[in-house]
Amino acid sequence: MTDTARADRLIGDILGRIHQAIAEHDVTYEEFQTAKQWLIDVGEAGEWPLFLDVFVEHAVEAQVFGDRRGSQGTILGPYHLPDAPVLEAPFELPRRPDEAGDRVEFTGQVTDEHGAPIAGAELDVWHADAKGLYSGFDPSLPEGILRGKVLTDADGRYTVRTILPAPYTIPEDGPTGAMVHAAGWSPWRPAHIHVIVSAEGHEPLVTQLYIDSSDYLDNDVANAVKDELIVRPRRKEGSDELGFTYDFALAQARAAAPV
Ligand code: MBD
Ligand code: FE
Repeated sequence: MTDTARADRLIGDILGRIHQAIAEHDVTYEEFQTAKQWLIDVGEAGEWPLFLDVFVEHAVEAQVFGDRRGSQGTILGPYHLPDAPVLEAPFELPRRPDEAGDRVEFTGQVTDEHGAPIAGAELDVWHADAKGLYSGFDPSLPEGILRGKVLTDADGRYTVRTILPAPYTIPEDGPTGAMVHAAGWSPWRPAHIHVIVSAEGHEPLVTQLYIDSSDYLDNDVANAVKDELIVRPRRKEGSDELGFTYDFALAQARAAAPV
């Protein structure tokens, strides 16, 4: 199908479904004007990435990766920054000296879809702090904290040390929060750690690990929790640190890269 033909069908279908909803719900001029102003407000507040990743991305992820081999992925979300540094041992994500939150170490192995270890695979890790805030987006946090990349060793093994994040809430003072409030929905996401696992010749795996003790696991505003992604941090013997393991299996790249 040509790009024009696809745009005609897809955009036409989306608009047609909006027209249908207007008819089915007997939408008024007052509601139309409210919606128009709200759309303008979302743009002015810079919340389009937030809105789209929370309310739409899960459907795209399911569509594109529903049949993926290897480990489960989930949505990327709006808070990834691609330029985090590669860490050196002991692989601690940068944090404030007095960083709140339980200390945790997670380890595991990266393999291909048949279980063969992948040395030199990259894990790009980022998460919120113990108040649910992300560095680089909330100005009250130092730049670059709670973000970093680690590489797997010769056996495909990795270690990451950090703190456990808190659940995340959509900012309540912006238009996205106003919409959620207007509809009587919960604005929360469960506590989660984002990871992108990549290695040459393999499909990058964009995923999140969800903390089993967190609230909102079965009521994620972004609809992005999968059972296979829930981890169980437990107190390590003789330590005040928590620990968990998670192994990632990467699917083979679907097709040759374009360049
Ligand atoms: C997040 O932290 C997040 O991970 C997603 C997907 C959307 C909004 C905030
Ligand atoms: Fe997140």
